[in-house]
Amino acid sequence: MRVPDRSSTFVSLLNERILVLDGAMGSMVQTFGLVEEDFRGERFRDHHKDVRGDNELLSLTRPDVIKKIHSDFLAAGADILETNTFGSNAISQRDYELDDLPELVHELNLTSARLAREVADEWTAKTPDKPRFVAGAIGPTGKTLSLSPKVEDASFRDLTWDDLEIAYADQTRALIEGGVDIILIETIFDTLNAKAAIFAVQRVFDEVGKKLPIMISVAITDASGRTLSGQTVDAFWRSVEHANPISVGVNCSLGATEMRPHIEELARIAHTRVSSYPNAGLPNAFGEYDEAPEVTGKLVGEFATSGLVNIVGGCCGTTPDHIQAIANAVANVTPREAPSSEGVETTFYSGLEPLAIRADSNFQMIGERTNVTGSAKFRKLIKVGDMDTAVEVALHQVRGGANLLDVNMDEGLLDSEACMTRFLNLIATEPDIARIPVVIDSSKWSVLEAGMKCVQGKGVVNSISLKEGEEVFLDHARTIRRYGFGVVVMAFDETGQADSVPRKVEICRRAYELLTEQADFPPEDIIFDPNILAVATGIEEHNRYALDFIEAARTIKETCPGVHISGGVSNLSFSFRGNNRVREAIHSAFLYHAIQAGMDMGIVNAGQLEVYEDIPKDLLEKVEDVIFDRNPEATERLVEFAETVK
Ligand code: THG
Repeated sequence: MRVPDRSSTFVSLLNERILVLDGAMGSMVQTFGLVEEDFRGERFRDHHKDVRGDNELLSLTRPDVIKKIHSDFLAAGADILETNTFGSNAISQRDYELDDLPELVHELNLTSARLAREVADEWTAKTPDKPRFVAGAIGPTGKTLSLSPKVEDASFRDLTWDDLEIAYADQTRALIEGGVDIILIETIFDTLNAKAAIFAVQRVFDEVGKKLPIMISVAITDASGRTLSGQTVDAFWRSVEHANPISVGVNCSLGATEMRPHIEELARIAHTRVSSYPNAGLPNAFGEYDEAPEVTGKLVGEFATSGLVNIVGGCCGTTPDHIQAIANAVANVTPREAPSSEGVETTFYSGLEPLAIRADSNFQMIGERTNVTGSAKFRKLIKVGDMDTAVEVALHQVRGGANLLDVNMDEGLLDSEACMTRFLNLIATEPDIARIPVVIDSSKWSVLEAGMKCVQGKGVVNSISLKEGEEVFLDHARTIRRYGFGVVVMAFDETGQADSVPRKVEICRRAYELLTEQADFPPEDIIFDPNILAVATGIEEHNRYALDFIEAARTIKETCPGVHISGGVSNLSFSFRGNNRVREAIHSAFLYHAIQAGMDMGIVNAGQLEVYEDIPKDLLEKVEDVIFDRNPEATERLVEFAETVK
């Protein structure tokens, strides 16, 4: 895809120096003392609702004011102008009840982009050694996808992913048409909103065949150091990293001093540039920001001399004087160098908190009980709509040590898409559960996609396969990546399920090549599931199933560098249904060996795994005879023995 020249210049300049963003639009507008008539202009003179405060409208009604503000910030030394489009989206503009909203939103963005472009180009012509850039500003809207505005219903949302994604795509299209160099997704307080923006922006890039650098900036407005939607800064980064942004940073928030630890954290973990544009301190009793320019300049300057930042600027309350102080403070300071990602093969998932899976990490337990086919109790609760008790099943898995949570609503009589949405929305508001990443489990693509639209973290889709051929497989994989998820790939192809070691290995290898070479999927975000099938069923062909999984796991780990291996462990013991004592022994013994072969994740009944060393020796021997297919009588003997340990 084509990257416009100016955008490339911007990217290469970042290697040379710290670039400076402009300051606050809102507080600058206030200094003009505009009244309702200014906001309305001729065009909206008779509108039935007041529009004072709709700053974005000024691009149409008082373009002179917007251009003056842009020009003042460039005169102060800013390299990058932000378009006056923070709230120029259908969701935010709906509040003003303006007519022909889709057309108006397009016009607002197009006009604002052109205004900024015009001013930036004038200055570039004046100072060719200091080219000026335009970043198309995309704000969070006033609504949130991860939180419920109704105290009585935590699963309620007053906005859908689709509405927001469409609004963001419309905005992006017009910004690009207006000639912006950069897309800036900013003041993020709900990561799910930001993920919808990323999805929309990438969709529009595909549509127009053009790719601009994306800047991503989060707002930390709480002393706890979390986003409004509850994520830590590192969990936030893992949730948006798939956008491959040119920078990630923090803006707005509680001013530079309070922002520092978060900037430091991003500087430590992000393999991309870091940006910081704080408010002019904490708001005073009147909600105004009154930190002096020299103070802000000094604080932001220290971020630079400490090697933390690549892009700096100002947010609420910052004036051209602040920008000048900041620009002076960072001039001639070497920009931060991003830590190299070479040789780093850590997988990150996230809920409200991050989950790192390293080569030497412990086995990751994926809680299995929140599954309508895997738990009679959970199924009944979902069927009668007792969501509150269903949430307790999830909590129980987390308390039992689950590192991730598998959610499955595949049941013929349920509206699986609706159940998935409702349940995920509900657990998103339970901090004890939402802490860990979600695994969305379904054999239906529509259910998987409905699920991804509810999750602010980086979760896992379970699963896709080559069952319907390469095209569908790649299409789904690319979409999953765009939602910022990892993926479980089942060893299944056009001819069916792999039930031998060579078939398992061959299918996974083929999927690996397709994913890494044609879908740009990072190997560490791929989880292969070489099928755990039931053993000791009395059917001879099933005797090698456990052993085949273990052997396949070992080879797949070798031939597909970076991937993880998972499986549904409880499947293995289906023929001992009703005898949990024996089932647990089978699971533990199997895992003991499979983990040594490279299995590093598994769907299990968290809290119900026995310690291998604690399995009574007589039981263990019979179980391992079955797992390793050690003798033809293994099944019969274990069945017999099982009768005695019920
Ligand atoms: N691979 C992948 N995903 C999967 C599976 C897999 N998802 C579903 C399943 N298999 C893994 N989950 C379970 C969950 C529960 C059980 C088995 C697998 C189970 N449940 C008891 C039973 O059926 O006997 C239910 C008992 C009860 O009702 O309480 O065994 O392989 N990628």
